[in-house]
This record gives sequence, C-alpha cells and structure tokens, in this order.
Amino acid sequence: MPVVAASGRGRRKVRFPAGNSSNNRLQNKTTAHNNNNSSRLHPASGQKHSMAATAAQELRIPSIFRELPQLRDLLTTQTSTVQDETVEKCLPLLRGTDGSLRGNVNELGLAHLLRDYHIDYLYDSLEDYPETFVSLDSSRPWMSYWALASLTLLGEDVSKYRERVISTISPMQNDTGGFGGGHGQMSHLASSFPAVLCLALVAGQAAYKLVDRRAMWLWLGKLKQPDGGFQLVAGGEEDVRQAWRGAYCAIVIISLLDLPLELPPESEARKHGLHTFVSGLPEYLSRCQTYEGGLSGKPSAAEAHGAYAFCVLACLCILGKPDEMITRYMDVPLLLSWLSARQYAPEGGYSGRTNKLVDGCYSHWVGDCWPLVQSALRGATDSAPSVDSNLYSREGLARYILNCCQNKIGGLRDKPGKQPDSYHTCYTLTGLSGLQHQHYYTETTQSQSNTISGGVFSSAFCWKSVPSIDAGSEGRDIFDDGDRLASFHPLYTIPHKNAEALRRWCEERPI
Ligand code: FPP
Ligand code: K
Ligand code: ZN
Repeated sequence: MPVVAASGRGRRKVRFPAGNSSNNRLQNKTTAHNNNNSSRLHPASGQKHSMAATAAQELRIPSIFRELPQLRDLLTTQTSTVQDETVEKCLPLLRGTDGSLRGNVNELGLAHLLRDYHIDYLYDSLEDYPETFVSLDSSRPWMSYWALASLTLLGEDVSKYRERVISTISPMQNDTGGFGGGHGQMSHLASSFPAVLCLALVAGQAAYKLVDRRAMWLWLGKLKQPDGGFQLVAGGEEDVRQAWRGAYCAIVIISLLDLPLELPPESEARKHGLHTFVSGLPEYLSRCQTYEGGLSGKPSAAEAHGAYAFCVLACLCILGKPDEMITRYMDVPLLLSWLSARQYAPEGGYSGRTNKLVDGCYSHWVGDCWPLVQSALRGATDSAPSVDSNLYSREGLARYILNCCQNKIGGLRDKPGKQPDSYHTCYTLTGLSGLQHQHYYTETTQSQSNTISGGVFSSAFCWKSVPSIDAGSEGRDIFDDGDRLASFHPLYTIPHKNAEALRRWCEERPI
C-alpha cells in the first residue's frame, strides 16, 4: 500500500492528549519495565552493551536464521538479485550484530520490542501532517485504525480517543449509508470497514450510536453483486481487482453491527435470485483459489496474494465454523502448500506471492491465516493447541519482525532499508501478537456475560486465545515477558471484548 504515515527519519514534536505527558509516560513505562525485568536494557538508558560484538552462535541463533540457504539457483535474474540484496540486509540484524540493534537482544538473539518508541511513533502518527501527505486524505479512517489498533496491541488504553474518533468519523458518514474516506467523499467499503473498527476500539455507547445502521444496511444492499461478491462503491464502476476485500469488509460490518441478513427489498441482487448478504458468497470465495493454492482478488483469474488470503479465509470463518467452511470451500492441501511457501529462510518473514520479497505486513496477512487453517484441520476444541503443533516457524517470523522490522527510533517497516509507516506498524504488530497467542475455536461463545447470541454468525464469537509459551529445546520461550502484546480476535483484528461489546450493544437494539 502506498502509505507512509509519518517520516521515520526524525522525531516530530508530539502533542499528546491533555493529562498524558509524553515524558511522564515514558519514564513510568521505562521504570515498570526495568522493575519487571532487571536484565532488560532499554535503548534509551544510554548503557553501552558489548552484545553487538558477541558472535551469533553465542546468542543461540539456529544456523537456518544466520546462514545463506544451502540450495541456491545459479541463474541470476532481477528477482534473484533483489532477493540476495534483501538477505544481505537482513543477515547482520538476524545475527544480532548490526549496530542499529545497540545490543538490545535477548539470550536467543531476538531483539527486544521497542515498546515506548513505537508508542511515541503511533501517538505522533495521529497528529498533523504536512501538505505533502494530502494523498492520505481519503485514508483517514485507516490512519486512525492502524494507530489505535497498534496502540491497543502495545497495551495502551485508546478509549481516551473516543471523543476525537467520534468527531473525526462523524462527518465521513453519508445519509445514504456508509462512510467515505474523508469529508464529503462517497461511501466506500474500504473506509467503512476501518471506521467501524475504530468505533469498536474506542468503544462505548456514544461511539456505537454514531452509526446509522439502517442506512448502512440499505447501502450494503446496493453493493451486493449477482455473483455473490460485493462492490466497494455503490453504482460506481466495479474495480474487480478489489472485489475480494469487499466481501470481507462487508461481512465484518454486517456481523459486528448485527444488520439484518436479508437483502433490502430494493437490492438489485434480489432480481438475480439472491435473498441474503450471504447468498452465493462462499462459492464466490471458493472460486478465488488459484492453481497455486493461494487466493486471488477475483474468481478464476489473477495471481494469488497474501492479502487476499487473509480476507477470504477470515470471511469464510465469519460465515461459519472453520472446519466446515475452509474444508468445504478450499482445496486445503493446495492451500497449505502455498501458505508454507510464503515463509523464507534465513529472513524468517513471509512474502505475499511467489518469487517476491519478504515484507513485515504479511506477518498478518499471511501469518494470521495459520490459526484459521489450523483450526479448520483440528475442529473445535476445549483447550488451546500446543505451540509445537503449529505448521509455521514461529521463531523465524519472530526474528524477522523483532530484528529486521523495528525502526530504532520507533515504528515498524516492510524490510530493512525502508521507512516505517503506520500500516506496516499495525500489521507487523498484529502478526507478532498472532505468534504470541494460540488461537482456537470452541463450541461455546467466549462472552463472559452470555448475553451475546451472534445469530447466524455465532461461530465467529466462539474463538479463544491463550498466551503461547514454548519451553522448546532452549528451555525457555523465545519471547521475554516484557516483549508481549495483547491478543486480537483472529477474524476481526480488534480485541475479543471490543468485538463482542459492539455486537451485544447492537443485538439489544434490533433495527
Ligand atoms: C501488492 O503490493 C499488494 C496487493 C496485491 C494487495 C494489497 C492489499 C492489502 C494489503 C489488503 C487490504 C485489506 C483490506 C481488509 C481492505 P506489492 O506489489 O507492492 O507487494 P508484493 O511485492 O509484496 O506483492
Ligand atoms: K510489498
Ligand atoms: Zn507491506
């Protein structure tokens, strides 16, 4: 995505919300970390550490993450050249010897999470932008979502942004339903989706009641297509390359806001024999699987890509139980083959498609497909699967995110050499949280209060997670306690409790 949230080159002057001074917060956080983990070095402490000079072997880094691959194709192409350049940039970071890490690594050679710097970066990303950022004007709900979601993962309470989110998002809602990307812009699914997630993140009645749910339902009725998919904009030219994300965004909105499943009477799709928003949808998603086993952006064509994969699989899992939906509508062995091929060594990160480079954002788009596919294979369980049953290298991705994607003054990036932005910060952290939790699907809803029904989407509210801890061959988990993030609902990419609270509030107010 062509998004650069805030320059990673230098720290801007940050204005924090009243009563939340940056200095106090940073000091308190640093003290808390030091108390919790006296061996942990905060890079801001100014302490010099000799670790940078320590050999990778001493840091107990498996050779697969510090050496070139053993099998190499000798044909040189543009693809192999940029691949080699990427590996060369990653290796010193993976070995823990790169000066930019400032020796801030644990005994297994994993860099510590630069929590305070990322928090500062994200608060900054919610402030003013210079005029050169004007192209971001249509991504305002996204900018808010990426920052609020990231801050939530990092343990910050974002409910303090409720009033600001309400005043930012309100003018973007159109009377005819849905949200545009900025003031006076047409409603778009790709802006209504982050707008609803922002309201869920800040939570509370004042935020929830902002959405005109009846108008939203009528508007979504105009987007439903005869082929089962969804357009992104009503009456606009269909950008077929993006039809896939329309389906995910629409189903997230419908299930979180408890909108009627029936299509509005005036919906065009009714003339083609469809009656509900779900009609023809799983079959439509099924047709997006390609010969490689991955998912493409539209049926029977185009290239399989990681971002499509998450949207399609998460959409199927909102529509029903993973072991029924994924198994019925996907060729699972082929999907497993393509997903597995996305993770590279020595980098440890994922690429989005065949013969392309690793990129931190696929830690979510590809990485967070795994809990869904694994749950499809296991079926419902009452307890979390063990970490060693994971079908991907948790350690490899952790090393890529923490060692290669962190900007030393805050924010996370696609790969070494790139500037951080709030999109990559959000999706690397979402992927990291995915690694730090074992997600599983149960037959009972997670809800504490038991007042949530979920309706036809009840299975979407039956996901649970526990922190993943692996004693492993090293006798300890790869993550230090201070480097752990909050858990997100694996389908909605906000905390479970935020998804449930919004759904429950809407169930209590049928439209
Ligand atoms: C390729 O970019 C990127 C895409 C084909 C899709 C981007 C879409 C998203 C990230 C998801 C949006 C999701 C929602 C829910 C709205 P590239 O060619 O720069 O990257 P590559 O080389 O890694 O393929
Ligand atoms: K990319
Ligand atoms: Zn990316």
